[in-house]
Amino acid sequence: MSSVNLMAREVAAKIVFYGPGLSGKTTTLRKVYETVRPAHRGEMMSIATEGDRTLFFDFLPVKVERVGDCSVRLALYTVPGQVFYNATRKLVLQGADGVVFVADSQAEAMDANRESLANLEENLLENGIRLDRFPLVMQWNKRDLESTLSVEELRRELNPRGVPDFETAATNGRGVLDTLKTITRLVIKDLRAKRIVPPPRPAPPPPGTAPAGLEAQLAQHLTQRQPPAASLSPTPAPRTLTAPAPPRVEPAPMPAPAAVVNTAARLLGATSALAPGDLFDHARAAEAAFVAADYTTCVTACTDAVRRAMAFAGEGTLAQQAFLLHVDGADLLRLQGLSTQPHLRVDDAAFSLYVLMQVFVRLNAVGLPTAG
Ligand SMILES: Nc1nc2c(ncn2[C@@H]2O[C@H](COP(=O)(O)OP(=O)(O)OP(=O)(O)O)[C@@H](O)[C@H]2O)c(=O)[nH]1
Ligand SMILES: [Mg+2]
Repeated sequence: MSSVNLMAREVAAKIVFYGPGLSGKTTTLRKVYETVRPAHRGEMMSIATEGDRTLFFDFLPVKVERVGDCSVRLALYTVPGQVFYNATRKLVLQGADGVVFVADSQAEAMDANRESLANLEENLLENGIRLDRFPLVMQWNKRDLESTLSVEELRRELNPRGVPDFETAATNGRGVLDTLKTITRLVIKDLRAKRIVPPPRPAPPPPGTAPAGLEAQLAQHLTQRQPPAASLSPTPAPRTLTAPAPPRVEPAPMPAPAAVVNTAARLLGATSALAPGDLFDHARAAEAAFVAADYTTCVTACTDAVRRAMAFAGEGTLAQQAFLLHVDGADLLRLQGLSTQPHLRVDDAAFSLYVLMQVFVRLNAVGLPTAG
């Protein structure tokens, strides 16, 4: 999902925190959120069950000052660690530029760590990516507890490749930012090696040339919260793509809906924060419908907003627009398929918001819509 604005030397990259259930992925992301200055991060979005287990993903947009002569925008995601959410893990992993593997350092968690690492390797391979060549940092978490294995044991079992590793205690923040800085450097290095990011140039860019970009949008939208739009314009009929019925591979959602909704109510806002001005109300409406547990309206609003957002890429079919923007076509097909489903669930609505966010991030990366 990396993208580069060559003029501004701005790089956008996706980093996924992976690991077994309860290893501390969400806690790590929360700590990043608390530590990074508000001007450098957006709102954190979490969709969790009553017991705070991640149901779909956590998402946090962060702007890193500079790596070399590039400024970097990161989309940080966590996956749900519980074994039966593998389809969601695959989804979140798509387009990742780097992974932080959050291992639970406790001896009794070793089997789960091993299993999760093997699962990461397998899921990446399905996308044609080899873990042993992929930017990866190991986070030995829960080092504050008594019953932890030694770092040597953890390395022997989980890090034979010898990638950078860090001892962390996500609950108090120890080591968390060092981990993030290192994976960011590895990702940039990898993108440079793939020639996606150009090599450093000799002279620093003149001050004041950085575009307003995502950071300014986030600041603006987050300080100007508006009520959701009262009504939605009808969704136009699909133009070119006929979507197959989406695969239903996950088990039925486990959480009490109220818990999901309460968590979402506290934490939603990332989608509208990323929205171009014209689509702010659409994004807010989708978020409001999610919070109200009206998943059908949420999916409809997202589908409508996605179509409008894609139109910023110019005339053409949805497929052409998706190609130009590098938006995942499979995600668009699945979203279109959802709009014809009679019964929509919380994870369908969350997926729709995820696709909408993806489109907004891609628009932002290519500088659309242009001011004026
Ligand atoms: N002592 C200690 N507890 C931690 C640490 N990190 C996380 N925890 C606790 O471990 C539990 C699980 O943490 P989460 O961050 O929700 O775990 P997760 O990896 O997101 O779990 P899933 O969403 O189910 O995959 C919570 O009770 C956290 O407070 C740590 O470094 N030290
Ligand atoms: Mg979690």
